Amino acid sequence: MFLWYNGLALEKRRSFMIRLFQQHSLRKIIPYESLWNFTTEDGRKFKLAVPSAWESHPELSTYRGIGTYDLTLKLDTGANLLMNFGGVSHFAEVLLDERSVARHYDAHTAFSVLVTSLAEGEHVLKVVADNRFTEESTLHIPNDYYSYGGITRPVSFEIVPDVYINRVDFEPFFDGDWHARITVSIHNISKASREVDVSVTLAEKTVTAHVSAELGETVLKFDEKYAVLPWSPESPTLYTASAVLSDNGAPIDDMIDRVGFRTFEARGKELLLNGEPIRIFGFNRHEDHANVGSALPLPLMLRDVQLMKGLGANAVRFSHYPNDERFIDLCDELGLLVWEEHHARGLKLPMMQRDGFDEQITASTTEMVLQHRNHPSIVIWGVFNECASDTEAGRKMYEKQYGVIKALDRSRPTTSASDKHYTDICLDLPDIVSFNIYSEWYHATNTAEAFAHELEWIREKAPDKPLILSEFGAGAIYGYRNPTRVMWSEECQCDILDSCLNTYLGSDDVAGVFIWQFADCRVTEEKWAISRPRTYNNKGVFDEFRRPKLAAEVVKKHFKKESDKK
Ligand code: ADA
Repeated sequence: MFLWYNGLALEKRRSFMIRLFQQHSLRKIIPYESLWNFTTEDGRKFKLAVPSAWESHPELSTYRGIGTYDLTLKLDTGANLLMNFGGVSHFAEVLLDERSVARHYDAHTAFSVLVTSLAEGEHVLKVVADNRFTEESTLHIPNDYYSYGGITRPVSFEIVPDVYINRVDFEPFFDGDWHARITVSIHNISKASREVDVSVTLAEKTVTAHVSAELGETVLKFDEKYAVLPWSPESPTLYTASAVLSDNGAPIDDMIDRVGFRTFEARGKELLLNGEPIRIFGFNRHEDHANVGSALPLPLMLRDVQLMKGLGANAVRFSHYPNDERFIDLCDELGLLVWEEHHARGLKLPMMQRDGFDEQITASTTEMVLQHRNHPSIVIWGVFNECASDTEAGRKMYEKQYGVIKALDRSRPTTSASDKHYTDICLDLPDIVSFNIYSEWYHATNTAEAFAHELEWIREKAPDKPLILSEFGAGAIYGYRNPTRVMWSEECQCDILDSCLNTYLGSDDVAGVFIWQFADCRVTEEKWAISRPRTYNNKGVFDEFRRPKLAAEVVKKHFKKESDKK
């Protein structure tokens, strides 16, 4: 059976992958056009690459509005069409033949829509994306990063049978041997229950279960021991987990994931990886690059990981939203520990009390954990960067989101990066306490003295939890050198980072550090341009093109020294 686009046979099209590996060897994956039709609110028409941020187009580099993509599908037989969207920024509506089939809010988590019994013939797919700041948008606000527009992450189109594998969840644990709890969810959209078999192959071991799949969802659980090697940043050993669904002995669907066996815990003031104390050190990173905005293609994602590891980092914090799953696949494969957080930055209490906020932030948390919890590189879940953790009303929201995470995944510690110095009332809630401290940049304070003083207060509130310095740093304009070492010079950034890294990595009370930030990132002109030269946050150790500033060598010196302590 062929699916045709615009009259051309599919094999002439590339299939963009949502992951770094094929997720199916049985299920039909439908390649799609590299360039889609795109129309702005005022009727201007373009051809845009999918995935991409529409700001990549020279005439749309500051476009904030609504845009409509369209593509024509032609089916030569009826089919169930499953459409998966890695990320649409940041309100999305999907229409098929002018019928609305899905809506999703937030650019930073994926969503899927199943259209069953699609008839043979031509079908018009439309995706409407809206990156405006509106009353309904409570997470995307004018901010110290840019909210791009468009289908910014890959899309995949699949044909699924009436009974198919909806998801496979994997949770490793160690009791002297490595085990994994594997959950396979199958969906039956036919009109009768079906007798099916599900097998899971992992690390050369296959387990099988027979089940009578009723209408809707059926969940199968496996709990098995495996002869495997552990995953770590130094030795990121991955295994392919392959689930196959068979009907009367004939395989009809499958799902493939890549997993790793590791444990990560907060115990006392220490972080433990596979039972061994570990200090994590690295960078905060925005999904942002000079020419492609938030829609980095794989080679640019790969370069970022290589640059971070090249400076000796063993960790990265996804500031301040869930990332493209291909980047997490890179962290799994090349070995970087990840702090991933839901989408929230710098929200004051009134902003957190807006209509729709609780629903949108809970969706961001839920989708982040459900979509990314199989990744071994993710070791910490974060919530609410610099939000209202100094208020009782805010505390209730922190408590709820930590609860949402723990209900979905008890295997990873939680934290929240706070800037509520001496006033935070939520330090009892997370497993790890984290603070953003900008000594010598925003505050003309001596870093060592300021930290010693604040550490006393933190330890009164959280005497027995790991402490992470989740942000510290200084601005520097790439290429601005000044022997006076004045602010915004690269020399000044070197001095402040050297001082902060000496203090924080020199303290036995610090379990981890994340420099703010890996690379300069574009910010929203509205409300932020006046304090951000070039409408960029210039605290990157690299600029937006990944050109290293002088501070890169300072960071490398400290991180390599940290790595050699092992
Ligand atoms: C805060 C915030 C970051 C960034 C930083 C800065 O700590 O969490 O997103 O805005 O300040 O550069 O001032």
